[in-house]
Amino acid sequence: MGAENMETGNEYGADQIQILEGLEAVRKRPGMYIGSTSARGLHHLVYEIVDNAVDEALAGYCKNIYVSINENNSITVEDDGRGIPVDINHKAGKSALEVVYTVLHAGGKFGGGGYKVSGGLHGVGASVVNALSKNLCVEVYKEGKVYFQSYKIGKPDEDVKIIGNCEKEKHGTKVTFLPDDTIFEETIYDYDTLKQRLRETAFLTKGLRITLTDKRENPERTHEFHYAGGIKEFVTYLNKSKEALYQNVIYCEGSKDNVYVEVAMQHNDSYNELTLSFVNNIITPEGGTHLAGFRNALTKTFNAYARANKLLKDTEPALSGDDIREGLTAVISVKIEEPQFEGQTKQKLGNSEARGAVDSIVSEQLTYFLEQNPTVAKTICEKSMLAQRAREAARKARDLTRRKTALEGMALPGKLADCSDKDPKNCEIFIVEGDSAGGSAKTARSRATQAILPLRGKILNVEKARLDKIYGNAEIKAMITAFGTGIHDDFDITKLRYDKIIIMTDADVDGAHISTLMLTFLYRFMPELIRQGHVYLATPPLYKIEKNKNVWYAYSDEELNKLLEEEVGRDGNNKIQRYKGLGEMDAEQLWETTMDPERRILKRVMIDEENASEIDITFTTLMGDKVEPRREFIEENAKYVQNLDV
Ligand code: 28F
Repeated sequence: MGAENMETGNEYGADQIQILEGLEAVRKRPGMYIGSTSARGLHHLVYEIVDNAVDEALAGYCKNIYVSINENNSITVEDDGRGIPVDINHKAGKSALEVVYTVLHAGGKFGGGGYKVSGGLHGVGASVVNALSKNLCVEVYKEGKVYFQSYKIGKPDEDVKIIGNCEKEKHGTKVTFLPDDTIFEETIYDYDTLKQRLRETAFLTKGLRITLTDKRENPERTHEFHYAGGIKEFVTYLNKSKEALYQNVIYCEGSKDNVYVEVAMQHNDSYNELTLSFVNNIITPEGGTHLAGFRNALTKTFNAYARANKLLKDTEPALSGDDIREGLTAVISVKIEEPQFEGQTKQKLGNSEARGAVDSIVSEQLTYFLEQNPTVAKTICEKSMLAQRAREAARKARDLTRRKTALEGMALPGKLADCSDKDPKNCEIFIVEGDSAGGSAKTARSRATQAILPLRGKILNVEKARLDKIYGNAEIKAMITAFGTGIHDDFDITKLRYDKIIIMTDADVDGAHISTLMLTFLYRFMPELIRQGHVYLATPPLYKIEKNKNVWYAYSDEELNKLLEEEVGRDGNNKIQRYKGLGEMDAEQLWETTMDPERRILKRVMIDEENASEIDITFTTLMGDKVEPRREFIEENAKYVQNLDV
């Protein structure tokens, strides 16, 4: 291999410089290549490598992928595909393996004919991971030989070499990398984050087996994901804590205009839609043409069926898309050679051929399914018609409030103690559980900028109610009018009356439940408020410590211990009070500990858009009817909710 390099001496020099510049660019602006250098970027390194192995699976050559988190937080990914080619790439004058691992954007360009199908955040691949790793090594198993190369921050230690033999039948690629701790703010891998993403990848690539192992734990923790049914099983999984309306998961599959389309769907008895769309295994949180094609096909096909079968009379209005999608769980997955992403965050599919392909494949196969399964078809149509009636009732109720508002000016809820400042940028609203805590908060607040809305007891669980009932609920109406934005299609963020919406509840189980109900409501009705960072949780203290007229507050058990250890000292003069609720604090204490912008702790609520499936599962599991999944969920997540139970 050395000789080859010599022959192409000149070009090699130029190439080498380009490569080093490429790697330097990645290290200088890592965010451009992997999104961020936070925990999210750290985990993206794994997805980049796994995606290369998934491509090999999609090409039909790899059946297993093994991912392990090693003791030192390095990652090993191994597949049983053909193994990255190791022969000399004549244009570059070096092993193809080295090219893949050192040349920026090497991925698809070399395969010819769109080898690269899946892709990470930016589809940039192995060289980026290499550039951002303290060290990385690759082994390729082919024809009884083990090929090897290692790198430090992207630069090869030596040429690719043979380091030993393996069984003749063995083939594949194994990569181990240690993320560079001078680049990443966080270098500790989270097992559950990888678990969720790898499970999703396995759903999207039917038949592929992905094994995840955590070697930092003793005994090792491990999960295996293998779904023969692919996205059909994905839908079953998403519906696991809901009641399905019928047994079958409806499945459509086909190719048109070079777009490979797969759709799986099933209705449940809830009132929410959960549709996840993917392009080349990457989630598209903002949808795009593939989603539009699906929605169009669904609305058209169900209306045609309902009319043709006299379920919907000629005199009745057509079912809307929203009506048909009430309680629908669906996964749309398309594979396309050159995806074009649009929109501000480049998360929206733009290819117009995807719209047509999904529309025609779903229309044709869904029509056939409905004809073959009249009972299922009738169940869905009836549910849609109920949704239609509830929507109509809700619209009337809403129009009524609108007209009232127009007549009476700002009809703010009676219980609201509004602030005097009229510039929303300066204002915040505290949503407080219970009248008594609401009373203290009203006394404590800074009147100019802080508004208080006390809510009586538990608010309506929106997971279990239809729109008309939700509009009829006084607590919900109070919040909607106070915020000023409207909901769903009417939502207008420019009308938001407060920059911060702060949920303030007791630090106990009931308080946590009320926060969850509140967040469920906000997530389902005004998700944009959360996305744009307007929603917060207040953090009241758990303990008050007094000693010789000095006062300290502790917001957790750890903090209490630390304070006692380091500042207060553990002795008989300490008076430690455990707060059971907001009501136990007088107005001044509430102000000092929880409301004063100078001293309080606020937690901003965020939505991880890449994790849409898990968010939905969390809400439906916590708020839904099924007890068993909820118990399991709480047990699995015990470490996160522990301090709520004391
Ligand atoms: C642990 C991560 O990266 N697996 C991969 C292959 C297989 C081929 C390939 C990869 C050819 C020249 C670009 C083999 N034989 N796992 C992996 N397995 N890349 S990455 O080819 C890459 C192109 O440069 C492969 C025949 N064709 C392709």
